[in-house]
Amino acid sequence: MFKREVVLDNIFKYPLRVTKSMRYEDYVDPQYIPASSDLLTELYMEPEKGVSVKQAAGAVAAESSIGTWTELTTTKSYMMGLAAKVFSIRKDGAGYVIKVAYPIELFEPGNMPNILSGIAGNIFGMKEIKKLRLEDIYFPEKIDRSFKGPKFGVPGVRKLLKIKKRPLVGTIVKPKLGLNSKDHAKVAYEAWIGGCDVVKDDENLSSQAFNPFNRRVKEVLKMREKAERETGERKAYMANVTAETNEAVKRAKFIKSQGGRYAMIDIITMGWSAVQTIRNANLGLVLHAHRAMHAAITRDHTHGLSMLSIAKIARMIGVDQLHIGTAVGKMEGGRSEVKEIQREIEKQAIEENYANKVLAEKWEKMRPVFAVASGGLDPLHVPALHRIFGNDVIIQMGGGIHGHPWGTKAGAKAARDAIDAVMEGRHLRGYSKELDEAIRKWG
Ligand code: RUB
Ligand code: CA
Repeated sequence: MFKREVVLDNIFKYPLRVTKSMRYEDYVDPQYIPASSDLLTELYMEPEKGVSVKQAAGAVAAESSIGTWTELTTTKSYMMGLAAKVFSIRKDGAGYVIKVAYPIELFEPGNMPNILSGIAGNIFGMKEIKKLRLEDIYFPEKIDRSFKGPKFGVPGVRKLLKIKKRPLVGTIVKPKLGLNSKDHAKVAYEAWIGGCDVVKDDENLSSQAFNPFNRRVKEVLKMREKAERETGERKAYMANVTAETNEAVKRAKFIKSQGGRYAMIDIITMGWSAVQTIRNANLGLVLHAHRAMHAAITRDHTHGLSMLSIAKIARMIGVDQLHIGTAVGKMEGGRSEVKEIQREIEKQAIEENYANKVLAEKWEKMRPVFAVASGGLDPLHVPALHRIFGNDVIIQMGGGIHGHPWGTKAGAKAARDAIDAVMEGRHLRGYSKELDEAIRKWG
């Protein structure tokens, strides 16, 4: 599957000789052809002033496997096969793109915190390195099989909501914080009968005194029943269970006990271990993943982790729906980046993309995650969103629905009409009076 690639031949003088006195440079091996069982990473890197690219790249492989800054007396010959190897270095802008291969034995299968402490741990803080960004991770089959992946994914969600083809449309109850439980439920109801399929809490609503979790879930699910009766459609409420892990699981179980179908989690603020706990609890709920705080890690394109690698980790653990950006809305994230992330979470096989620093990947039997486009959207964005994402996307509008001059129900109708219009190949203008009013406001 992997061909040998050496882009900067001139910097490689000798192949990797594994010895007890390995220096950082010794972890660079252009002759190495990764085994299909290796875990691979692709990173953007800028060495610190005065440090050679080989030394800096070797430091990444050493520190994340069996090496450290000095020669050790405890190194044994039997561990030499466990050295990570830099097998490709190419120039990229002000820095380099390097690829590292890790023998699979370095990792405990099914343990995402462990894997990340290795491939995305100390290496970000090393003095040899000025900038480092984990662009992508290739997970070998054995690692794939050690994680559950999505329980529902795109096909499961479509089946649950009985929506065969079109994009799903949803809303975030707004204002983000402040509504009491009864009013929260009322806003949800209006959104559903207007045409929304899914209604969600915002990322920073959990169980505040003005809107406690259990009361909110009861009220909203009551209104969901009513909306389903009145519209004849399946509706979903994505209640935000984000909290300390045990508490979050308790809240998710409460949702289930009340007839709910979904739990929403803030995957970054909760942490990967918590996401694994919730997924592994097998609660029978669709998991909607919000990525609040990701930009602290992903936004600098020369340092941190890419959103693509975060999305892959989320798929591996097994969320069913994931916010990936909009390309057109209020949040950062360009079109090609967002498309690449969607491909990565919705397809089974990914081809290497040199320009976007994306590795090849095979997802084996892992289900596709539903891409969620959310943040700064209104009905007028729908044609562009459909061109970018196609049908397998959940389009969420908060302000773009509750900011409609005639209120939430009309706003939801305008949003749904925009989707129906696009699916029918018709123009938005003139499709419905609610949509025309939205065009007057946001056009
Ligand atoms: C949506 C909103 C969400 C964003 C977060 O509200 O604020 O939290 O989805 O962004 P509105 P992302 O529709 O009024 O902008 O999805 O990029 O993580
Ligand atoms: Ca894989």
